[in-house]
Amino acid sequence: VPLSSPTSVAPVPTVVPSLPEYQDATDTGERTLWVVFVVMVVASIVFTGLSWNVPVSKRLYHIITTLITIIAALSYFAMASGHGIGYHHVVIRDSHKHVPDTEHDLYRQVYWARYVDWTLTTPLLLLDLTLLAGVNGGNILITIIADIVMVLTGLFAAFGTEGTPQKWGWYAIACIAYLVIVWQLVYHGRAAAVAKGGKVGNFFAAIGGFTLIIWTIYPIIWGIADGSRHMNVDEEIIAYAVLDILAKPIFGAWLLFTHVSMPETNVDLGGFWSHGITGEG
Ligand code: RET
Repeated sequence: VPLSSPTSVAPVPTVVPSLPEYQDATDTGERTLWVVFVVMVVASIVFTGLSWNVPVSKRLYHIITTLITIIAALSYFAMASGHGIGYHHVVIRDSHKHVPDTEHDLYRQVYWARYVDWTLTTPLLLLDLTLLAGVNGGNILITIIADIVMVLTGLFAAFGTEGTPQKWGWYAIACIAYLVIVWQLVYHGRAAAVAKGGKVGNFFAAIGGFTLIIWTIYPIIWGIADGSRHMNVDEEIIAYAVLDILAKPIFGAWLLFTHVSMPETNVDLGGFWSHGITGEG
């Protein structure tokens, strides 16, 4: 039968498209972002001040930790002022009993500036911890690369298509990368910290344990907010705000104050840190 045959009948639509839905932050979310921006700026100033009376040879943790809060401040400035935000698109099918199914587009905000922040700051946090423990360079490299893989695959998961292996596949890969980090800290980190002797073993167990608890909440929040959308965008912003303040300024203050009063935490990088890689001077 030719397509133009007058006997052909137009197909009855089984899916009726309806208006798109947007999931955006409100004033509450935006205000929270500004508050965290200010917290990160203040922490950066305080950490810089703390390094003032510390000789350069003992300033490594101060520099790393201040860079962490400066980068977080930049990322929060971007998000609070409306930058670094994209939309994840999902087609939602709504089934009805007596009328044909309807379909609508859902657009949910994804604050990708977070992932830029995490790509830079989580390796620096791990550098703080692995230097504290005295882990060897090879294991530091593995930990940091696994961390970058975790954050970038997490970003791909955030924009992944639902109902295909894309979204959960990336999420699963990110979780495996996270387990590599946990293994590195719990196994190699702890062993190295205990071998360093003195109080370092106990301090590493405490601050490393705190880190693992806080970090493990991130993929849980992600699953509830970005994965299944059981949390709105404001609630997601608030949850990450609390975690970010614990993981960066609180972690940093704890590390720097302890470092100053616990000489065993000093990092010995040979001449590299004080005189440069050639050992001159
Ligand atoms: C994602 C989603 C994919 C699975 C996993 C994740 C883990 C994220 C973590 C983030 C830590 C961030 C920190 C920020 C500092 O302020 C990317 C959420 C495992 C562990 C410490």
